[in-house]
Order: sequence, then C-alpha cells, then structure tokens
Amino acid sequence: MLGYSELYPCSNAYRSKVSLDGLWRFSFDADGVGKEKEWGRNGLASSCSMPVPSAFADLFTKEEERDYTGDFWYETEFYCPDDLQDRACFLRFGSITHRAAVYCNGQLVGEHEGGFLPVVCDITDVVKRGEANRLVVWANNELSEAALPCGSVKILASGRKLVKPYFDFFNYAGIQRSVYLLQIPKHAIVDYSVTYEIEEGRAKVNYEAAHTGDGDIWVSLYDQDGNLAASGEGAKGTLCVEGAHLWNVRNAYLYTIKLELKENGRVVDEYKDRIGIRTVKVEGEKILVNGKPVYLKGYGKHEDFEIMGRAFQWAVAKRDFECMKWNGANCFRTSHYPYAEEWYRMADEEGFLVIDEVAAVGMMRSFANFADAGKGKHTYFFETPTVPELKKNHMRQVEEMIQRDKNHPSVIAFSLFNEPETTSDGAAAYFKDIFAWARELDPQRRPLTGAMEKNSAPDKCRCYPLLDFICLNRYYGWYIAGGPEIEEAMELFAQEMKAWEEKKLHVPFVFTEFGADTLASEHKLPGVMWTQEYQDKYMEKTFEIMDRFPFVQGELAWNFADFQAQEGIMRVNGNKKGIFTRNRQPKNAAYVLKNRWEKMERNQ
Ligand code: CKX
Repeated sequence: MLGYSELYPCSNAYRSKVSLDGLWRFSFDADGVGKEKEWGRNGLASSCSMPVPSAFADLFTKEEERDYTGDFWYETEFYCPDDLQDRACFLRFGSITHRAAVYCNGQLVGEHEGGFLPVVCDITDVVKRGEANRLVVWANNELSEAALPCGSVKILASGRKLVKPYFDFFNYAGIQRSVYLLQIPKHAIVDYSVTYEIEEGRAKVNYEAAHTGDGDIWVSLYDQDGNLAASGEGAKGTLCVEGAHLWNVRNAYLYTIKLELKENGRVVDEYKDRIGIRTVKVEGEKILVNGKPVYLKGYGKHEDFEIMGRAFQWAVAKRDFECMKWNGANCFRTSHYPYAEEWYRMADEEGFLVIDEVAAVGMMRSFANFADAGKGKHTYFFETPTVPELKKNHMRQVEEMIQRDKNHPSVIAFSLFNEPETTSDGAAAYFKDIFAWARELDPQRRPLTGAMEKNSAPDKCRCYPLLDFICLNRYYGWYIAGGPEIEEAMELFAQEMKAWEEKKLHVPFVFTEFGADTLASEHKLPGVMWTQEYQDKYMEKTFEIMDRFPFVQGELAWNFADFQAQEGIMRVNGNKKGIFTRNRQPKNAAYVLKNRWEKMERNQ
C-alpha cells in the first residue's frame, strides 16, 4: 500500500471535506527564482488571479502564456475550524500537472511526480486551527524522457522554453482537479478492496480493509433500497449476498458498502462507497462480464474542453455520457492518462465499461510520433540512459492508478501503455517488468492490456504476449493510403488481420483507435479526406474488415470529440477525428456508429 490514503474524499459524522476550489493567486516563474527566493515559505512575489481547478493555457491571450513551459506557482489561504482538534488534517489535490511541491504555512508538506493522480499531503502538524493558513504550490509542466508522458523541452532563440510533446494532445497544465481540506480521525480507515465470486444467484463479496490504530473493522452492505444485504466483522472477510443483483453492462446495480472502525465498541471512523458486484474475465477470444461475452463499443476520449483544458466539469461529463448512450456505446478508454475520479463514479452508475490507462504515452522518439506511428515507421526509445528513471515513474504511476481505481465496477481492464516502441529487446524487457508489477497490484486480477500502433505488427511486436487482450490502434485509409487509395488501404488492413489470425493466439482483439480527421464544416460528394462524407466512408469500410474476424471483440473509435493538440501542419487547431465536435454536437459519423451499435447482435 502507498504511504497515504487514496480513498475518494467524503464528509460524514467522522470526516469533513471542505472544498478549496475558487480563485487563487498565480505566477509564472520563467527564471526559476521562486525556489531560490523561497516562495514556498515567503509567498509569491507578484501574482495574478487563477481559477482552481483549471488549466492555465486557454485563459490567457498571449502566446507566451498559453504555451508557457517551466515552473509556475499558486497561492491561497484557507481556514481550518478549531472544532475538530482531534482530527488528522490533509490537503488533497485530484491532480497537479505534471509535478508539484506543496507548502503549508511555509513548510514543505508533500511532493509528487505525475500530473493525473491525486496528491495527498498530511498537514496535521503544521496546520493552524482557528486561524488562516497559507498554502503555496510549486508546479512544473516540462516534459522529458524520464517522466510520463514523454517529450522534451526546446529552448527558443529568445531563451523561452517550449515543450515538445511526443504525443498528440495539448500539454494542458495546472491544478486541474478539485482541492479539498480533509479532516479525518487520527485512527482511520485508509483503504479497502473488494473481489467477487458469483454462483447461481449468490455472491461472495471478499473484502479487505486497512486502518490505522488498533480498532476493529465492521462491514455492512446495503442494497439500492437501503436494506442490509450482508454484514461482517474483521479487517478481512467475506460477505455472502443471497439473491445478489449484479452490476451489468449499461444496466448498473450499485450496493453501498459501509466500513466502520470501532475502538472499545465505539465507532471512531466510517467510510461509505458504492460498489457493483460483477466479474470480469478473458476466456479464449471473449471478454466476459458476469460470465457473458461483451463486445466493446465506444470511444477513446480525452479530458478536453474549451477554456478549462483538462479540468473536470460535471456538466461536460454528463453531456459526454448522454451522447455516448444516445449512439449505443458501452465503453471508453481513458486515453492517455487516468481521468478525474468523477468519471469512474459516473461510469459505475451508468454501467459503462472503462479501460483505465496510465499516462505512458510518447514512448517513441519522434516529434510527431502519430504520423510515424500511423505509417509503421520504426522508431527507437528503450536504449537511452533515462529509461531506469522512466521505469520507476511508470511503475509508481501504475501503482497509484490501480490503488485509486481498483474498486470501480466500471473498470474492466488497465492499459499500461499507448503506442510505445514494442519491437526491441529493450522494449520487451521494460514491459515484462511493468506487466509483472501490475499483476501483483490488482486484487481483482483484471485483464491487462496496452494500445499498440502499426509498427507493433504481428511479425515484429515483442510485447503482445504480455497482453490479456490485444488492443490495436490502426489508421488504414487515413495515415496509410487515404482518399482515393482507400480500397488498397483496406486490402492492407485485411492482410494484417490475416497475419494476426494465423498466429492463432486465441485472445480477444479490441480496436482502441481508428479514425479520420474531419472538419465539421466540410462536405463534399463524393467525399474527400477531411470531409464528413469521408469520415462516414472510412468508418463503414473499416467495420467491413473488422467484422470478418470473430476474434475482434471491440471497437473504440478515435476520438469521442475533437480535441486540442499541439499546433502543426498535421492539425487544424486541434485533432479533428472526433465523432462529435469539441462542443459535443454530432458529426454525421455519429449516426453511422449509432446505426451500427444499436443493431449489433452482441449489443448489451
Ligand atoms: N494515436 C497512428 C494516438 C493518439 C493520436 C492519434 C492520431 C494517434 C495515431 C497514431 O493520441 O491522437 O494521430 O489521431
């Protein structure tokens, strides 16, 4: 277990959570003087206001601010009431992109590497109760080959730093998720996990809880109507649920698990969560949820929206789920990083399946790797001296992701990479260790996978044997032989699929990406690349090939919506492969998918 609790914040009779979201103070620190001048202790020298949560990039009007690369600082004050003196006190940031140091009342209380997972700082000994407290955050959004996601930094002639992502999404940064002040009993529940066994209408819910102090754990499980379904005692045990309601694909049923910590018969802490009883397994060429095959239909997504960048917004998330339900989807991949926890909570409620991806993207040395990757060009990566440090970061983020997301019924698999180089000895050794590590961590032993680009071909890829189901990102008819050559592209696509078939792997394949950039404004009959008509045709032709191969058990189109990317000759103010526009209106292709997904025999 990690050194701190990743439990989602809650308030109840024993715990208090207070939001610190709002308008904070903010300063860029291009010369890196903040650390030297101890802004963490002394406060920011000068500042402007900055909303939290938000990325900073799209709030500004100057290029240097939008594209700012380097150190930046936040500051705010918070008040900690003195009526909970006996509680431990924590600050919890949903994420800070990409690395951070947190200072409370001048003292360093936490440091974190990785921009998409929680940062939790124990401030019990430094917080002042009944008074104002100063909170300062140092953050940095530089990219390197030693940290996830991968990239580099170029120093322009002006001396300004410019980030060079090896990936295809804008490097939004800042405090992009909510911040809470948490007050928790000194002896508290810090973690729990559940696993399930289902037999004929009966379910065994095996639980394990961790706590501080010497108390005893009591567990109760309530059904959706609030009736007690089962209860147990002890930090580890099994709850037997007669007539269990299963959590099913697009038909969710959630139980409430209540954990209580008792000392001398008195409750000292309580934590409640919503869980879904279901099993997930790969058997032969099928992905089974509750023993029944499911065909994955949906999208690779991004946390991306106008103005706020990657900040979580309930309203956008709600609209996304409504759009996905409208066209018959049942699944999405959190490409290319773990999303805000609220996404998974909503997926739990909606019965959506989630492939949860760690931010291991850009592991291929190329400025515009999507172009090289799409064509299958060989690139190298795993031979450099930064790899051991990268691997440590990768492993720690896999651990934090699994720890955070392990109890969501919606999470059916963990994806441990997107489109790395997979053909060298270095790649094979690197990923062998990453997969072995992840297999130790998940109490539910969910399938592990990774999304592979064209260069990870059947005759060259060294990493596919590690995957429980094989995820392919393929762009035949876009990066390969697009436009008038689409028939040839399809022939090449079919050839590659035959080569996979001949390997007789007997595992499911899921397409985790396929798509064509499409400007919502462009129409042409007959279609040409970038028009809506071409996107429709591309989708239909791609499906014709996928449907020939029964081991294909899922299709997640790239992308759910248009999204912001680094500017360049390949992108028109962002990546336009969205099936929906950036403001979540359907392109024609949304109806092509709707038509197909609603009719599918394997519809669930
Ligand atoms: N896959 C051939 C990773 C995504 C990109 C997508 C694209 C690439 C394609 C690689 O992050 O956006 O180029 O549209």
